[in-house]
Amino acid sequence: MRHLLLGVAAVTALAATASAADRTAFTAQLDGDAARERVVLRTSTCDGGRACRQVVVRDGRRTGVLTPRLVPGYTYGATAGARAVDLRGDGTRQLLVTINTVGGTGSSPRVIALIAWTGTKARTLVRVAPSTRARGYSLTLPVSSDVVATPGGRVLRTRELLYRPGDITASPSATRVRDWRWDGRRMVMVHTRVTENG
Ligand SMILES: [Ca+2]
Repeated sequence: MRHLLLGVAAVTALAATASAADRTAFTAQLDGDAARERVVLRTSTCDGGRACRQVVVRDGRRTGVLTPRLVPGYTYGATAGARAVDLRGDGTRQLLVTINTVGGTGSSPRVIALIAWTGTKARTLVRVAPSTRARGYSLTLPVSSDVVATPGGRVLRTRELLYRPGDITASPSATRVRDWRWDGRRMVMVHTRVTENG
């Protein structure tokens, strides 16, 4: 009986100290050289034993860690994902990254980012994060993003919930949709519209 208990304790200790595990999610051409980069999801234990996940780029011997272990601005563990998108039209791909609260719900804090890998480092082209500083709103909360074809070209479209003071979590006052387009040097916001929720 004692051995069994010791065994359980040992397994628990191992789980608590498990090192990060890396898994290649996909490869993509992110920069100017011929070799494709590997986009890796790194899982580690955080936030009371939950599995947190970071997005990492491996480029030859170089490693770029694109997302943090905690949701930026919060103490919650983060679970991040990425997909390759083409918003520059130059043969390279950018990474559309979402950092979610691990174990969170639809109204939990989330950060949406468009990140370019330069070959040596990550460059954030667009970042949409929860904010309490938008004029007229107590909180803006990113919910989703997508790449959309428009008459003017492909854009990154981000959606946020807008809360006014007194709004309950399930009933934000409005929704904001913004379009971002590459202008040859950077992503610029080209369109924004706010819809009052009924
Ligand atoms: Ca490359």
